[in-house]
Amino acid sequence: MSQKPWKSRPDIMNYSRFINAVSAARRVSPIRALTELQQKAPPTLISLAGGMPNPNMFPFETASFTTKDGLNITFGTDTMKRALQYSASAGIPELISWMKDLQKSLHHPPTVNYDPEQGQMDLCVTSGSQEGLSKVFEMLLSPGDSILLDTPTYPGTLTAINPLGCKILSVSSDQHGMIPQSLSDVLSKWKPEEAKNPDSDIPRVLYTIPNGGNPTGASMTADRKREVYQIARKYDLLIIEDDPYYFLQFEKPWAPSFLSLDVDGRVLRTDSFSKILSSGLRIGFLTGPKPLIDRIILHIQCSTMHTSTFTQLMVMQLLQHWGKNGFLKHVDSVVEFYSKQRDAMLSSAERWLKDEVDWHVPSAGMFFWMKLKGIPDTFQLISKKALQKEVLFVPGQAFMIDGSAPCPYVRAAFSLSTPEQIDQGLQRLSALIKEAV
Ligand code: 09M
Repeated sequence: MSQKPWKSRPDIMNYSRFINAVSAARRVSPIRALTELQQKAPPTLISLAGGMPNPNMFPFETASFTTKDGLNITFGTDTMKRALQYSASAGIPELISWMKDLQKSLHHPPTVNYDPEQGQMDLCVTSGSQEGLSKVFEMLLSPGDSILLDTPTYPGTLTAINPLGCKILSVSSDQHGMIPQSLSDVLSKWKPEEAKNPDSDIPRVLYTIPNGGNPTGASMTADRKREVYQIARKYDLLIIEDDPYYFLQFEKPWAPSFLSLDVDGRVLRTDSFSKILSSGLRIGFLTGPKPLIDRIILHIQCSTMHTSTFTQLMVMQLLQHWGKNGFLKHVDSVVEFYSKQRDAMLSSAERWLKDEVDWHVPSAGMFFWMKLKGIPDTFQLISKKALQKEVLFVPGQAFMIDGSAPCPYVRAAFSLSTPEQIDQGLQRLSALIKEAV
């Protein structure tokens, strides 16, 4: 619950309602503030203020990378010094600006021209979308609060939320993701007006993975997103749109995002370069209303300080070479690969698992969510027998709120194996199921 008294501001988001006491208490670190001042100062400034190390003492001199499309990216001595040095907590300015332009051109967020304090779109760089997500949960949730999410869901979300001591309210989903009627049903316990009462236990936060859901592979239709957004308006919910598979949508046009529908400034969106540029470089982005992004940046200041300057510059130079069109062309080639992988898994599933397994064909992402018929719980089967048969899946219970309840599903990823390995793997699963039932 927010520490600040509720102020009625009709039609304008009251962000203090969403920020918990810990986040509200965050202040700018005086050292970081000086550092950022220094970065904007003219070169004639003599600063004896900054506690930054002297980059001349760093052992690395230059670096050079070649890309698969034949580009040469070089860090000369000056860039290398910058790459090895501390940088701004929000991210390096040119990457922030490039990504803001990309978000504008892909999502046309209605909030772009809002007053900064009234929810103007802002963006910061995070070390993967996971950092953004965990910091968002830590900003919004307090013990006793409730969070709405559609299950099954990404275990990295559950493990970030669980220790915060809040209640997870499960919304039903199907092959098109979160079901708006189920969301309305869960919320029907409260009256929308209770959102104005700071003492009410009405939920304030909704989390969902809108495309290529992990583990379900489900993607929300535009109509469902509009319905969910309207419910969020009615109950004054913030929507956390965790969309690392946005760029892995197999069919165009890509679905409109929650960010693109966000007339109020109630969407916090996490994007990731993990599936399209590199997962190990740890580059993600958090986009949302400035008052909330500001809180997250304060948290970054006192935790990771910033995402690696080196990896940000490396990615930035690539994006500068490519431009937006080159970037989207690369995304197309990644999509082409994963959609062929999806087709390979589909045809092998049809070959080996037709009678034993139910699934929906994913239109985005990296996963099939398979229900093994006649097997009430896949945990034993996968953790013991599957290994003996030299095949591995994630047992469905890893994605459930109650991880101890039996679950007949497994998650099968088609990202990393060859079509031949996928075929063999599903053949082994078929044999496993036949032995078990
Ligand atoms: N499995 C993810 N998902 C995963 C996974 C992973 C090692 C990661 C959703 O790289 P980031 O921080 O941008 O991605 C985090 C993230 C956020 N949201 C829905 C995700 O699926 C990454 C890493 C080993 C296994 C992993 O299985 O599903």
